[in-house]
Amino acid sequence: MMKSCVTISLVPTLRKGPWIFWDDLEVSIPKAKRVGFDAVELFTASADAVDADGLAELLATERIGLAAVGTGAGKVLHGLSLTSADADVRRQAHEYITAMIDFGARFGAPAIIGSMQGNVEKDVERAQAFAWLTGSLRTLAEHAAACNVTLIYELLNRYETNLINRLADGVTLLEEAGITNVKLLADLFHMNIEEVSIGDAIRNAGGQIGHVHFADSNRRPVGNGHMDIKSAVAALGDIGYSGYLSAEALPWPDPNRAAEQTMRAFQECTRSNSECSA
Ligand SMILES: [Mn+2]
Repeated sequence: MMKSCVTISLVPTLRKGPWIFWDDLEVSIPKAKRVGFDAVELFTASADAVDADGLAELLATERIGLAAVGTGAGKVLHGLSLTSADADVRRQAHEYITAMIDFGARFGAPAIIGSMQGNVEKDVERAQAFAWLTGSLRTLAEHAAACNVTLIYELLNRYETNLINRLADGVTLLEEAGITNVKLLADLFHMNIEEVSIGDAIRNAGGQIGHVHFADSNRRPVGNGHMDIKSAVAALGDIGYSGYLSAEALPWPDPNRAAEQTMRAFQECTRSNSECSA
C-alpha cells in the first residue's frame, strides 16, 4: 500500500522552489491532514531550525507522520557539498547531514541526500569525486543505521549534478562500493528527463527504491504535465513499493489547490484496478 505525503518548506528565501506548503508548521501540518495526506516531508534551513518537541506535539495531535527530511538547504543556503574540492566544506557538509539524520531519526524519518551530493568540480578527478561521495554515503549510512533509520540517496537530472543521473547507476554505485542501509529516491521529474522508460527503471531498481518524489514532467502537481503517471505507479505496484509518494512539486496554481490536485492524482493512481486519468 503506497502512502501519500506532501512537502513543507520552512525556508522563505527559496519561495519559488518545488514545495507545496510554505507556511509555518502550525498552519501547514493541519492543512496537510485536512487534505488527507498520511505524512509530511520537511525542508528546513538546518537541523536546529525547527523545535523538535513542538513538531512532535503537532504530529501527534494531527495524527500524521514525518516521512523524510531534506538536506538540500545545506547546499542552497550554506554552499556545502559532499564532493567539494575544499576539505573543510566536505567536512561541514558531513556534519550538516549527520545533524539532519539525528533530527529525522527522532521521528523515524530518513534524511535525503539530493543536491548535497554536489558535482565533479573543476580540477577534481572524476574518480576522486566518486570516492568522496561513496565514502560519505557509507559513513552517513552507518550513522543512520545506529539511529534506526535508512539514508536516502536521490538521483538528480543532468542539469543539477554531473555525478550520476539514473536509478540503475545508483544501484550500481551502491553495489560496487558495498554500501548498505542506503535506499534510492526515484524522483519522477528527474526520471522524466533521464530514463529511457520510467516503468522499466523502477522495476529494475526494485527493492532499492526507498522514497518517491511525486511530480509531473514540468514539476507541477501530478496531472498538470505530460507524465504517464499511470505506468509509473503501476511499476511501483509491480515491485511491491509500500513507501511514500511525496509531492515535491511547485505550489501551482497555489498551495491549497496544488495539495488537493496531488491528493486526487494519488487516489486515482493508487486505486487498484482502475483507470488513472490524472
Ligand atoms: Mn526530488
